[in-house]
Amino acid sequence: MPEREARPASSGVYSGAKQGSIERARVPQERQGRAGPGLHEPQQRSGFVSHLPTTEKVWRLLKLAQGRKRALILTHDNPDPDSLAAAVALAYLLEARAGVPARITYGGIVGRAENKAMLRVLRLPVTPLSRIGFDDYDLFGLVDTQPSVGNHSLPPGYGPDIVIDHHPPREASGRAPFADVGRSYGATCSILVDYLRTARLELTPEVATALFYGIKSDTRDLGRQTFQIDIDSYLYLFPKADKAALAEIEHPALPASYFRLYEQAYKRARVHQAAVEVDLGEIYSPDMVAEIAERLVSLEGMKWSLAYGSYEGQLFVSVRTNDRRMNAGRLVREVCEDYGGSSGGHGSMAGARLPFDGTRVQKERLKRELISRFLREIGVSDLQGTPLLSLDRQLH
Ligand SMILES: [Mn+2]
Repeated sequence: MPEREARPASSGVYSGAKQGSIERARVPQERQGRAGPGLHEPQQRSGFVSHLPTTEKVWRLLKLAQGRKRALILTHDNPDPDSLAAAVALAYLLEARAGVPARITYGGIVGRAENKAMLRVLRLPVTPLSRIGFDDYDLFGLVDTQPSVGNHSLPPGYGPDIVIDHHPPREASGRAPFADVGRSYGATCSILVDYLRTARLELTPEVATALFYGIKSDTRDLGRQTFQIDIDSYLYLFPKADKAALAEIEHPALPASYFRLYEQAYKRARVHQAAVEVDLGEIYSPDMVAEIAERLVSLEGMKWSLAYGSYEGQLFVSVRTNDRRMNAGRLVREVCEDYGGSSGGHGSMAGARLPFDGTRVQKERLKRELISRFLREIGVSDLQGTPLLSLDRQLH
């Protein structure tokens, strides 16, 4: 079960400078997404480095890596472009500056057409987990996720050495010798761009394009939870990115199953006041729930969207909100942890997966419960809802 928020430990090396107090460590939700770079939350475990200057971070990272034989870097399961590109960049840095050969792997599948195209077009050196023997490695990294989040495939017993993530910090991450975690970045890729620039490492067009797409997609074209460092990184990468490759990634050939899923989504979506919700049934790829949730929140008058579908015995849930006062990450955590799920996310976007087995009746009950919990939490009273396709032209 995921932990809630990072809480400073009662002892340890305190290096959060003057900002520090237990109260300040929990940044109020309203401030998320507005704080500029440099505002870091105080951390007390010795592994946390987010308060340090980048030169110091890079030095510590390379020092930690030097002398190790082989590094394994894991994205979160069913990785998105931010996670994949951040892993590629970390591998690149470790190989070039610490002389440690690095391999990248992920659990789950890469199913979304854009993400598959990214791997193929840029020939990113990424290996599925089934072909990895963990004992062959002596340095482990996690990117775009954290050890206690539960959405990655690093087996218990293998503590990560390196954790780099832009999601809200979890206390357990500080047990890693190097944990750069915090909220002042719109994408994990921006953290890595900062490292690569500091290390004065020239980027190949492939690495630059991957990072560029990672930032672009995670911040929705710099329009969502974006900080100055994301804009700076984006501008730095833009001239280096391969534009033809980028076009191929952003506009890939799509399988027929994609259109079937959209048809299903539009037919099944129901509108409950300012929330739209859809049961996608069986999905061909877990990362499609996020794409559908993202699409549906664009419906006029909507503040919330929720999409869910099952894949190999798990229920994947994705939530979006365009109301800046709301926090999708917290909502999903509160709802889903009661069902033994793991969740991640932040202000405007969040996702979770829950165990999803038992009889058909039990599964239907779980889905119904989940929806009514969700609607109640966001203050919607219309539990019945109206099918999207039979809505009047004028909403409300
Ligand atoms: Mn990310």
